[in-house]
Amino acid sequence: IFSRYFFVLLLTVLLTRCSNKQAYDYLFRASLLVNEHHTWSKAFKYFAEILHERSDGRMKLEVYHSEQLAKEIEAIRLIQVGVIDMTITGSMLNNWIEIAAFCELPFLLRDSVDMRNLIHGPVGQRLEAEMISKTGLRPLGYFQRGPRHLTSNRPIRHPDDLKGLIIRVPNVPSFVTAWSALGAKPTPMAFSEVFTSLQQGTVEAQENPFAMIKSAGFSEVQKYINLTGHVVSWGYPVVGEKQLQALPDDLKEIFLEAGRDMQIYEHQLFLEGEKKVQQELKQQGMEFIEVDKDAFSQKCEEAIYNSLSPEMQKVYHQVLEL
Ligand code: CS2
Repeated sequence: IFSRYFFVLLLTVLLTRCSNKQAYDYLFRASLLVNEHHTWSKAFKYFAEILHERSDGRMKLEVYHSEQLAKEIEAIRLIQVGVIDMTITGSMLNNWIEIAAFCELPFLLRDSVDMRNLIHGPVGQRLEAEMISKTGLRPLGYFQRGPRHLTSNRPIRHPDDLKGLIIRVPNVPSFVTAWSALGAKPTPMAFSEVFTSLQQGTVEAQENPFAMIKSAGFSEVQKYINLTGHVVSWGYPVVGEKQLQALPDDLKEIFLEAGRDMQIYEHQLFLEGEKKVQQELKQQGMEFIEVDKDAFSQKCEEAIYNSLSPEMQKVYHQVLEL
């Protein structure tokens, strides 16, 4: 507890010192887990530009990528205490609110149509409302990303091939449940530690969408992309609700509108990149492996369902009916 308090204090002091000469009225800081090459970083850069432009320089946003400011889970806490202001998150919020599990529940959604139905339907609305009221984070829209696939150094075609495989997962309960049920050994870890851990062999595999496999350079340490497509997911660019409410009305409006435009921009970047990125990964020597998807989903579905509270089991059925 002491070290966390000390860390927050130190960061506050450092951040205020770095911004002495103020040419703006409001400064925001965003901590992202992806590096500067990823579409999410590019979208935030665009957001920073339009925010600055449309407010005549009254609002400024500094974007820190690659978790250099904080790991995702810490970034959420730092926003809640007002040290920083923005990040991109989703299922990680499952550590605060149960319903956030639906952002990345393995084998629940089939494609981006299912995804949009969830986001824009009652479950998505409840999710966004609880994000604001229970975690103090306001979503500004949602960012697209492709389905998550498993990367490894031996081909995995069937859950039987997973036996004992040490796989890094984000710090999200449903991932641990799913990969344990599948026979692997899931190890929760922050994203910024994954490359080195793969390189050093402390973990043998990881799972993420194509664009993230590419931007993080995992082709240097992983040979196979096993096309598990086990999670159709998205991310929410968020701002601290308190930070947003502290803005005068005119700036608040500019901020929220810029957020909507950032979403449009990100979706374009995602669509443009999705095919290209697969080609690039192949050129870098990664081999794509077809998997028995049904065998995967059948082996972990029950464990995932049973790990949900009775109330969330109701939401699960609600999602299936969408
Ligand atoms: C990322 C995250 O850490 C990772 O592997 O793909 O975006 C992950 O999806 C998040 O923790 C969700 O909040």
